[in-house]
Amino acid sequence: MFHWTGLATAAAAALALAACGGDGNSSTPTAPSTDGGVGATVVITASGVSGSTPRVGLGQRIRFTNNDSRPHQLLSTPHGSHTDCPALNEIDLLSPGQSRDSGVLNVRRGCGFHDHLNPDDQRFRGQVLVGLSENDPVPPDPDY
Ligand SMILES: [Cu+2]
Repeated sequence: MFHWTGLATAAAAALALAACGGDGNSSTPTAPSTDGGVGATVVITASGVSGSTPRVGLGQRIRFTNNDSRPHQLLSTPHGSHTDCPALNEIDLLSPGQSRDSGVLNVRRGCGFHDHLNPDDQRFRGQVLVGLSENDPVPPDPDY
């Protein structure tokens, strides 16, 4: 005779074991996988971005708000491939009045951004300082 309750218990035990796998309680300094929320907001107006070196913690997101009367498209550097920090590409096209958050920024580095609709306009570019404190050296300018 089949014992469903026994089977369920075995399955639960297997799941619990799987959940405990990996590196256990080691203190590897990897980025947190949890969502740390929005660490900073950059406002875009006709005259440019409100801050070109916003700072967020590891595991946080950055929010861009378009207060200009025309659209702006916020993407990662470099212009063309947009591959430096793919999480920034989640902001993408912002209509006037629109706000959007990046994906979770999990790498300690400078994450360059630019307005893909105005790629050569220096007022609409900068880099997000991810997981870097005031005491850390400012990373070199990204390849815009
Ligand atoms: Cu671009």
